[in-house]
Amino acid sequence: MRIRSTVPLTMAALAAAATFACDQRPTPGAGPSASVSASAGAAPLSAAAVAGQALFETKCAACHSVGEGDRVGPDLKDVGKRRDKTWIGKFVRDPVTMTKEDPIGKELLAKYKAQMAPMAVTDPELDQLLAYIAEQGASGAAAAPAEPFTELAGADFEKAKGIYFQRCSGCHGTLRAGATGPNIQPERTRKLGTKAIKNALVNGLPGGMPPWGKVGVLSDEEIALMANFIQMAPPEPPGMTLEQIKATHELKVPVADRPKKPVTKRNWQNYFGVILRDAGQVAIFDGDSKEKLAIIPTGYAVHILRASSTGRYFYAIGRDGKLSLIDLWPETPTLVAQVQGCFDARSVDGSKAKGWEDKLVIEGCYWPAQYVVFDGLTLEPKATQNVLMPAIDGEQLKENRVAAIVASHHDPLWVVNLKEAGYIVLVDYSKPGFPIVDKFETQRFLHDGGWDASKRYIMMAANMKNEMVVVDVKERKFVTKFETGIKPHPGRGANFLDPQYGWVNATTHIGEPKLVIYGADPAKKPEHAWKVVREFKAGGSGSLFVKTHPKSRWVWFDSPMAAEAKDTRQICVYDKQEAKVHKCWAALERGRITHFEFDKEGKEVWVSGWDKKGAIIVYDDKELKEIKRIEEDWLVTPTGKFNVYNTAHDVY
Ligand code: DHE
Repeated sequence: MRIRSTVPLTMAALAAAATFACDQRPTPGAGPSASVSASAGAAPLSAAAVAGQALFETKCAACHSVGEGDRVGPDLKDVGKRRDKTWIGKFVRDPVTMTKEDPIGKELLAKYKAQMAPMAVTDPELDQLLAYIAEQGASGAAAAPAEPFTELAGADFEKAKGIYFQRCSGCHGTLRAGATGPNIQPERTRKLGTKAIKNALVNGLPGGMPPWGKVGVLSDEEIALMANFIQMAPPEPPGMTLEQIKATHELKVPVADRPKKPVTKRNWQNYFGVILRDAGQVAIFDGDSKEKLAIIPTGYAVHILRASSTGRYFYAIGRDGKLSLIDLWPETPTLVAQVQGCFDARSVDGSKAKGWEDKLVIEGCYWPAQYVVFDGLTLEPKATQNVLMPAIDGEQLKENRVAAIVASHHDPLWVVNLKEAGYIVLVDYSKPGFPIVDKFETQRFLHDGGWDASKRYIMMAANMKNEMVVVDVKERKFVTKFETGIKPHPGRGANFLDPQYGWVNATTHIGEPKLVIYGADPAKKPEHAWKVVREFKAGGSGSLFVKTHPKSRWVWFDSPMAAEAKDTRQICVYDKQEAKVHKCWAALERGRITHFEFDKEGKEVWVSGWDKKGAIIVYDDKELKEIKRIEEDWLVTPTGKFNVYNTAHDVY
């Protein structure tokens, strides 16, 4: 007996970036009872259709069915009769242009209200897909009974909750209302059905959802747990008061016991802090000699480091909300204080205005909805500020995460992104209680970004809205927002002088392989400011970071979350002078390439090989030649790297 369809044909984008990424329509009638089409006894599929079925299941089934009705996108039954193959090929490979320029494409976008992400398919693969759709559609195969979901309890529930926190909540939100990834609350996930959810968890989705099963991060058993867990109501974690935060504070080395001047003779301003994500550690390297100087236990899944204003200290923020202070002046870099300000966090920065150097630190929480301010030398907690508020469109929120935080170099201000609400706010740390003193309505789902070259304008990605937003921090006003592509993700961005457009900034995208350069020179080139001036289809989708240095000819960019394994391992460089993508190359045989950091002089670039047995690859920037590859057993999942000088001075 031939099984015609062993995996679901329904799924409305469980993922960080589903093929159709957001605002998905509910599936009429779809649900546990209508998710699988299997037809014992139906005519056997041709060889081409069998191959097409495998492709359909990994690339399309999350959003489309054949003959079972519309899902996130249209039912594809008879698509080969409605449209010709050339049109279909164009649409699946470049849906962004097609939904902008082609009349049918425009209609589809208007009807389904969700942008499809580009899909890399060859001509023979397209033939196979169409063969499968045609044969499956013609068979009129009956829907197979769905796999019902099971309410988890006890250890299973706790395990699933832990996995959700580690792997899913960052994109989908603690309460699963969606942000970088779509809403996956039970009202939606139960309509998708267990098998469809499993399919997305195993295979990922083209726009950025990682293939957790395929890459071995989640076992079959864990995938089964998660497929059930996300059909249950999300558990709501508790809040965290200032008193509770104070109870976690640990001053390991009092200020009086720390060196008064650098003890180390090394060039500490060229140290690199390297995150060893899954080990919960930070490795400190001497950027000159490339020696490892210390491995500091910083807590679970450190997300970023920031250097204090003088560069003497690193602040490390863990996904568990633990904040660590590392002193770089002793002979061996030393952990001097720790505290936990939240249950879930991604951002931290110090006070950088004149007179405030190294005095204060702010931690931004994903949960609970608050920011916390600490003493910069001891991490003694000083105040918390609740940021729960209605969104800019009036929606009442239960979750409002603090995303990127960037310290002003001119004023005693922190620029703080409130993700779900869509406000960029200014926190004045010279005022008692560290209040929000300005609030700009920008765009919902703010994520990451950084300064322009003059450090007057802040440019942040609202990645689920496909936009960058700009605030003038000097004049304290919202400037504009503009579309760049599917899910811009600049990291801190890349500032450089373009031969034609003056100062510009760059971003890549999670949802499509696209490098975008936009004007950022309102003083000298106002006509181009905050407009896309160049764009390149380059690299892979699933790109997270761009980076440059004032002395570099290149802008470096990665694509670690690409659906295709080969794309996750490549590095691309854009040539600022020639205004073109110079080249892309594979830098690893396993794992993923992510994140770039220059040394203090802007001559070398450090790149992470993100893997259980990871690597740091150091390139000579001028020649684009590898000069050192550090591969050690203790180099577990290296992700972000932060050069002391560049991070303290916001050089990017
Ligand atoms: Fe990050 C920056 C949130 C996934 C590595 N990440 C940031 C910032 C935020 C954020 C808000 C900006 C901090 C700032 O500037 O103050 N990141 C999130 C997520 O919510 C998301 C999408 C999912 C999650 O669960 O965390 C996510 N990030 C990742 C990764 O998968 C990466 C590659 C590895 C990891 O640790 O999980 C990753 N994020 C980084 C790095 C930076 C970062 C290296 C700092 C970039 C820089 O150059 O400053």
